[in-house]
Amino acid sequence: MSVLEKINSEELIALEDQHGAHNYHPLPVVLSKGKGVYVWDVEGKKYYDFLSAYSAVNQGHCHPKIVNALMEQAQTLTLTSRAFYNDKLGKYEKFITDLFGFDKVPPMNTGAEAVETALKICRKWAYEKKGIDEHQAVIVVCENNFHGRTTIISFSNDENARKNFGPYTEGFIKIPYDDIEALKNVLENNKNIAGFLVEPIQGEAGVYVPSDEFVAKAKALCKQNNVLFIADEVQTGIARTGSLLAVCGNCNCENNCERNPQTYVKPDLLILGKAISGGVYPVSAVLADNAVMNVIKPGQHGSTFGGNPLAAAVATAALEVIQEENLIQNARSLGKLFRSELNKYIQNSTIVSLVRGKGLLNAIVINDSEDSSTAWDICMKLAENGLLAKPTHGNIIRFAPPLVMNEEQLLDCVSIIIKTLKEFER
Ligand code: IF1
Repeated sequence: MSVLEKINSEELIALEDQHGAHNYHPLPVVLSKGKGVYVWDVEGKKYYDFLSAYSAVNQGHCHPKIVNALMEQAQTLTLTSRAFYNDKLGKYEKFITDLFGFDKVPPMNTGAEAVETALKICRKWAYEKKGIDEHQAVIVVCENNFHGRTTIISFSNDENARKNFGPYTEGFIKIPYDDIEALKNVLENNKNIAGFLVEPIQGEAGVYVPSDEFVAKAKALCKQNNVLFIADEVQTGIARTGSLLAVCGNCNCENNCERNPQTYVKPDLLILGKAISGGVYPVSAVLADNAVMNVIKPGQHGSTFGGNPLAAAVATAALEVIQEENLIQNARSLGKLFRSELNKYIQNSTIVSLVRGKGLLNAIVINDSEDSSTAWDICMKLAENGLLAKPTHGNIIRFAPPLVMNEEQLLDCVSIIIKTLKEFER
């Protein structure tokens, strides 16, 4: 069979089932086209995308500016390795470090790779600057974290992500999320703590927004104890939560991140991925100032594709779109509208207990047991009704549309969601 031969969704699913590793359980929807907030399946059915490839497509599917940057660079120079310089990387590095307000960036490819990079830099800083004995560095993480699928799963407490993948990497201590006292206790009673790695909002765990002061107090405790504050903004960054970064707090900045000193909590290491490229190409980054980043010397870190000119061109275009199309403000205002409309419905609902989130990263909690299939069944019905979303864990459904959505489209999606939920009311 020629791969160009037109075959239907069922046959395509069968191909993946036979030839692909079974590391996912997707909704039975086979997508073949995307544009803006919409995607289409093989049979031509149109959907609102309410997952945005887990917040990688914040700028909307196949954004013309980003695709054009990809096409132009792809016909010019795609990969040189870092054995040589290339004419796109330095300009991109200046652009992204200026935009986020840091001195330097090691350009990487996936979110997990950026997290691993940040952990390596943190440990090296701990040995060479803080003076911790070699191999003794410990990094604090939070329960129910998600930071990627490499040996990072060593400090996951999701048995499905972790079981039978040992032996596990050592040197991590877990504390409850949003628990300042627990963080204070571990930082003050262990001299080998190098860093605190945290998601400013826990996405995969179910869109848990911590108490308002958590991030600021955590950073202050890290500073007091000479520990690096490491923010994993792979999912929450790039305007998703209604500010350029979730660590910007409840800023009211206009077009770009003015880093309002009243609300912005500057990480010592900032981890970005996903929407840096608008979902067009794998790009990730770790940003830090020289006092931390300069522990990395030539030959001590890197990757084949890290910093390639194609990634540099795509990421520059994707980050420009965030500013040019005011996606920060759009995510902030549409997020408020989304939660307000859903809360009106929830007041009289028997099937939804709450909606939570920030900007356009939201989730609803289904009023059923974690092991029930209700959340899944609701997502299947949402797909039938023209909207794609997927449960995160058990009875929680994440809603994260592209940030280019307009108010009319959002209200249309709200009516689809409520109409669907009503079919499950008891
Ligand atoms: C999958 C989850 C989301 C992330 C944070 C690092 C990474 C991720 C906060 C690693 C990646 C992705 C991975 C993807 C599904 C998705 C996900 F469900 F897995 F947990 F978004 F919540 N830090 N999250 O969210 O980045 O290496 O994937 O580029 O593995 O199925 P990556």
